[in-house]
Amino acid sequence: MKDYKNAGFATRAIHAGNIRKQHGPLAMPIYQSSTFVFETTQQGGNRFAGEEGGYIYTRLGNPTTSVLEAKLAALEGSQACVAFSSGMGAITSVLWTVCKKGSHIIADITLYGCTFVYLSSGMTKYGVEVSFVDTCDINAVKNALKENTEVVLFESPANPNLKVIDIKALADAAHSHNPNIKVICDNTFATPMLQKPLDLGCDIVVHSATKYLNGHGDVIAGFACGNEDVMTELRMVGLKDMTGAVLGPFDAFLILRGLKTLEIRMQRHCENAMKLAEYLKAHPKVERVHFPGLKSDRFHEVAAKQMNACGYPAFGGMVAFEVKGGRQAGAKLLDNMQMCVIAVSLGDAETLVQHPATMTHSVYDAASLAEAGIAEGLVRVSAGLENIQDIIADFDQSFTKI
Ligand code: 3LM
Repeated sequence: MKDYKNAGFATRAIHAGNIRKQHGPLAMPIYQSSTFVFETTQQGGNRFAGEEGGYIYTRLGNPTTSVLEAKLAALEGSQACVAFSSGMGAITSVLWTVCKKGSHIIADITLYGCTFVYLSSGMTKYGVEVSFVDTCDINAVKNALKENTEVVLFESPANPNLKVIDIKALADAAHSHNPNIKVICDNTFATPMLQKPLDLGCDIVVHSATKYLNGHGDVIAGFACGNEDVMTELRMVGLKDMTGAVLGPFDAFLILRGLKTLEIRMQRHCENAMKLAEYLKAHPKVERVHFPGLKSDRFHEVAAKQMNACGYPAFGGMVAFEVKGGRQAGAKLLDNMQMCVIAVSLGDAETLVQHPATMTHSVYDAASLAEAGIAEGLVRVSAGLENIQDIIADFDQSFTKI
């Protein structure tokens, strides 16, 4: 197999990891098989004992999924990758693997709602302690670090308000306290095209591949990327025994197909989001815009410094904003959209709008929303791939109704 280490991002997304063993198909076939036949009892035993390579059972590995995992590792620049049936499957499998009773986790306060609830009421049930901190504040992180801190977990840009964490500063602070701490970045919003958390000092990257990586709104999936030893443990313990959250081969095929256009899709998402953010910023009915691409955004500098894996600063396809008149005005704006659709999720061809306080982040109570910097009236937009003039025209006509 050719090594695409020095190739460009799109080239890696298209070619890295491909295997064309039988008949030379251009697209990786779907190995829709739960189990794999052993030639002899000896061979089966050897595979179980790890003394011989080869597939056993799809929960442990599958040829279609393996190609996808190799490709993701090539994109994130990691030694290895494990695919999961959802982003939550990836996050829960990672934390079940690296934590034990008595472990301490530092997590940013601004997280996707289900990640927040998993940490705040899920893990804590099993004797894992969680401190929620604003990880933008490195001193607050330093004060929260303990002897038993096992994990530092954050999203950047964060869901839903596009808060940007200085990844290198955070990873350095955690590792100088204890080099064994696993610094985990949820890279869903940025994708490896824009941001490479492992190069910035993180140990593990997690993804909801449901979003940009697949990009077509038809798959739920997740990934974790990191060193070989950690990923092997994650596969053989977290995935195999603890969550069983395995990705199906057909979904792996769909993501392989989606990844072929990741670079050009992201270029368009970024371009559309930037223009939409500029439009919103200038709109008299808008109170505040959150988008790290705007020079006026408080995270612009740090975002430009770390969201440039593609060779130039690029700020992603997500925009959040507050309408004057708060929650009710925001709801009216959403209800009057004609082309953009009201839906959670992100990274699809269609422009999606949603209201975090009652949807993706409805598990946060009012106090936690305030602490996380999520305004009650915040509207989140996933800028799609439509022509920008049509996206803006839709917002324009809807603004006239409020
Ligand atoms: C959403 N987010 O609309 P899955 N990490 C991040 C995420 O945004 C998400 C996950 C992990 C949304 C989903 S809300 C019901 C829809 C940063 C998901 C979890 O398990 O693949 O959904 O990923 O913000």
